[in-house]
Amino acid sequence: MIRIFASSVMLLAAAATPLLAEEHVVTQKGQKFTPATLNVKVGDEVVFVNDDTGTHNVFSESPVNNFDLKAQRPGTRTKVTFPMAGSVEVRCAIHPSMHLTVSVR
Ligand SMILES: [Cu+2]
Repeated sequence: MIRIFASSVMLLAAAATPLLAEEHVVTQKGQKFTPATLNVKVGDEVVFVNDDTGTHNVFSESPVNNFDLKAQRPGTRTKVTFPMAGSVEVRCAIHPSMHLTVSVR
């Protein structure tokens, strides 16, 4: 009886724990995203680091993950969660040449 109860509790604990979310880092340096393509899992987080001397404005208009980090000063780190599967095109509003594709699976 006690053994059955214990295993039920363990099953509940396992069900309540989300799949391990991973953290990825994308740097902005020399007005480029590094890496320029990234594969992540649903629920993973990407930390956008501004390693440049000027301000960036990372954003995405992708229906899969629509976000705008607004003005991000040099030295700033900002975390974005990717909750849905699909391809997310990420750009910088200040530097149109900056481009990153995040594939979420
Ligand atoms: Cu920029």
